[in-house]
Amino acid sequence: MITLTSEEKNLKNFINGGWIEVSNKEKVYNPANGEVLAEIPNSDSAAIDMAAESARIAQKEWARVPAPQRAELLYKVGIKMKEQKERLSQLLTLENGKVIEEARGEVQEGIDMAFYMAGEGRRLFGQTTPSELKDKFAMSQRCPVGVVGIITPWNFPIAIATWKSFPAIVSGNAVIWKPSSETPFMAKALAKIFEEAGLPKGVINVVYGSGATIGQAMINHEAIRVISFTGSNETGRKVATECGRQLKKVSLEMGGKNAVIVMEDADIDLAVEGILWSAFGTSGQRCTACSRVIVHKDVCKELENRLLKAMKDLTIGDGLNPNIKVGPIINQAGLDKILKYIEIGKEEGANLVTGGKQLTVENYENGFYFEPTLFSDVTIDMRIAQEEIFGPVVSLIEVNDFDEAIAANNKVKYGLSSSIFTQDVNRVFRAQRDLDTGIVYVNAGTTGAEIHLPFGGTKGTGNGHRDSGVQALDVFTEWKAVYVDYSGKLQRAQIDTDA
Ligand code: UN1
Repeated sequence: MITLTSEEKNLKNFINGGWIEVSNKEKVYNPANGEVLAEIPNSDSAAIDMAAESARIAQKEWARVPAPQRAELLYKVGIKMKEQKERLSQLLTLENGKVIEEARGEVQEGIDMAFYMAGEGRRLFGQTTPSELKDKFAMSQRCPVGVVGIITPWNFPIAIATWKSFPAIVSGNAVIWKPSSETPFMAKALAKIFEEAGLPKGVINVVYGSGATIGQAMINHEAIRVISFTGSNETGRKVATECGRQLKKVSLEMGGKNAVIVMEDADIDLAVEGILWSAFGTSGQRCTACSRVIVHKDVCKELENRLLKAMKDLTIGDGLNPNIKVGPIINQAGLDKILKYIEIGKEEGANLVTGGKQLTVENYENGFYFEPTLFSDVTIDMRIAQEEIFGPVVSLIEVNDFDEAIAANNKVKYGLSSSIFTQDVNRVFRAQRDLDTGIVYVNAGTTGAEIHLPFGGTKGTGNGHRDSGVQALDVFTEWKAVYVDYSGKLQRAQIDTDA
């Protein structure tokens, strides 16, 4: 167990470079033992008005700072994150529950993003292209959008914040950030790092509060021109509808129903390792988590047996204990949702092979633990094979051949991540072509995205945008086409082309 300092516990909004007290507060709990960790602001919409006004003013100056200098600041942020990596990781486990090794991995993901986006400050490439007219120059360039709003979830409270805020900041925007109320420490830590690195006041603002009040106020505020959201499909749809009404650009990442496909020629031990890591790591609370295993009939029973055996070795408990492999679920609502799906699975006729129950861990009786769970005899149309459960629950779906496996993978409303275990190179290339997800893995599980590639997906997972990678810049920039005529005469496009 780690002890929070009084400074770490002191959670305030960060607006215009100042830490602002809010009188209305709510409690934040440690998912490992149910204890209160601190109190966080439950802000009202006036905080967004204040943040938006400071961001609007700050952004004008920030956009004029040369991008390589903006990038240097991000580089400093990366260095500071690196120096503070261990403390950040412990705080992350404390508020989120994920095991410490994974917390370190998540913080590293943020550090990687800082250095990667710092590099973008010397690129931010546009294009030059020939003009159709003589003595005329044509180019396109990226411009900041202005003030952008980011709404981030509790499951990757620092990594996802960096995927969104770093590209926004390097490309000259100011940011208003509503972190999840479950995970306020990462938001405070990152804001503080920005402050220490010397980011001008108002370029990043953190406002704690509910989606209904703060999220809605961000969407409604006319100064905020982009909303980048990661969360549930249900909330994402509402965000998109509201943003659409106000002609506001919106980028959504709304989860997945990700599958590992295991063909009859697969290395079964490797497949079991991949499934174990991507299904039960982070207690299944990743957008990319494997929640379906689509397996060829010839190896289905063997895979089930080996998976079951491997699941017995999963240790469950407080993520700060380095011997623990599966930490708690985020809160009671998360547990209730998982329990609801266990009942649904049973009613639908799936076979509950193991797990399915809330778990009490000795000395952590008030923590939110759930047994790693395996269902077999699942068919693709069952709700447990269609809907996002966000917990350590896996469904085994048997198929007859490769084509059926691909079809089963694609027959869900989500499209984030997928994976195939096979030794056949022809199948590898057909699979990467035909799996209709934004991320495809070969001979690895469904998690493990790296920050310099685009993160996001098709269908119900998103709306065509991507987090991280160079593609994230598209969310936070507008394209400007610039024509410079140096002929000294009027040249009419499409008309004077023979002159
Ligand atoms: C998420 O679950 O929302 O690929 C993010 C992964 C991590 C990021 C997950 N790098 O699983």
